[in-house]
Amino acid sequence: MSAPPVPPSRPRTRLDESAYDRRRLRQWLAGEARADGVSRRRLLTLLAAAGAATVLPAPGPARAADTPIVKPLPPEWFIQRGTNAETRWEALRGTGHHTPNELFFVRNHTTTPVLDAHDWRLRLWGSGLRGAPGEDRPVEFGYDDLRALPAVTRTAFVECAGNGRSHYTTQQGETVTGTAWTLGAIGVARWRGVRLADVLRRAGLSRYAVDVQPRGLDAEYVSGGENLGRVRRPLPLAKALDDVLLAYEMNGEPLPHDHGYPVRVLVPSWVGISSIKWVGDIEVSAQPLFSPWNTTFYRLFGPGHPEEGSAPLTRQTLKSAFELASGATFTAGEGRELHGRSWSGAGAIARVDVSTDGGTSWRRARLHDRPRADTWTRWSVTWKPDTPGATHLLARATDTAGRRQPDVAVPNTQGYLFDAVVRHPVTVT
Ligand SMILES: Nc1nc2c(c(=O)[nH]1)N[C@H]1C(S)=C(S)[C@@H](COP(=O)(O)O)O[C@H]1N2
Ligand SMILES: [Mo]
Repeated sequence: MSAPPVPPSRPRTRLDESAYDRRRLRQWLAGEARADGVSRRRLLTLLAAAGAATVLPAPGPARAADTPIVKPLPPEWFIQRGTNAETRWEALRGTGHHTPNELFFVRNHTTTPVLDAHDWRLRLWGSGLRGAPGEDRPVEFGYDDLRALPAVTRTAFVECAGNGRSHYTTQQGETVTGTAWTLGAIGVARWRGVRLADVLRRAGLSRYAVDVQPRGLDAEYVSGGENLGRVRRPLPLAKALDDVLLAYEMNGEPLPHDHGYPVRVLVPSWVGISSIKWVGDIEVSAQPLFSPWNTTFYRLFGPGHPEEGSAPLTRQTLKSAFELASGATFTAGEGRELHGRSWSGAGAIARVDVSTDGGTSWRRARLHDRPRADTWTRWSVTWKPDTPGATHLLARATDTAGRRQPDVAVPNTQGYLFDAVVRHPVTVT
């Protein structure tokens, strides 16, 4: 492969990104962009009916019998939810900043494919690569080719857009579709791999490229009787060139099968669906791209949102969780340290306040990590309960972007981006 010239610089600010998404939606509605896997009529139907939750696709059926996940899922670490496994927060107590691979939550649309790195190829193709006009000019990389490129390591969370979804129902009485996660659809790992930007440049990125779309090698996803094809989601080029990795290591080990072996995309701070596992090809396009994962799914629909749905979701929201089981018990008169973690997709954590009396009074928590973007900050407070009975523990984070967890999250039909303070039930005996 010959060394490609440096591509033209692209807009990188967040304002540019949201303007870009709006422009892209307009282009698509005007029929100028290609929609891969969604008919334009179907999206228009969905947009028109976006207020009614019943017409939105139901989540895929849970697979019976044989588990779609390879690693062991001991019940003291995981809650199994269909094809997915949620990490129990009490299992994170004492695990350190990074989530051990064995404890990391799994979100699978279908089944973990067991792939062989020696046979694996990454194919880059599409109108956004240089080449003669109209010529499809695919470029391939093998596992060893990627490992031979400059490696980078970064700590980042992967968090499902639906993390905390069940609290729309339990705290706010809203009906939402999708996996009923509590707060355990997040993990933080130290990822090692190559910059997607380096691979795109080596593949011959053209100055006209606007979107890239990684696609997984797992099975095609069927939802509501419709085959939506392989899991894939477009990424604006500005983000793809910024901080996205093609990761082959997780916490110093080769990626486990369930987390994308041999190579996954890692998109820091964005919703988990962006971080495509088992990546097999990347379309590089000179036109905006669409897939069901940025049209039907991973937008906000419902009252309080634009009629055509929000722009495709990008950054994660702000959350906090206690490293405690729901319904944990405490003894009156005994002092205990309460531990938890807070994180944001918009920046580092600035402060965390905790209430041990259901939200009446608040105390500032002590932070145990130097707060950083793209990962969580651990914290603690001491608590000596004096009255037996049931109560709620609450934690409210503020981030460096000035966001603060509200009491109530603005609902959406698919229950994404829950950010309200969660009321954690405990009992004092
Ligand atoms: N190929 C592929 N990539 C995927 C998915 C999938 O089902 N198939 N699930 C996505 C979703 S919705 C999330 S939240 C994250 C979860 O990553 P994890 O299973 O490593 O925790 O992977 C994303 N990447
Ligand atoms: Mo997700």
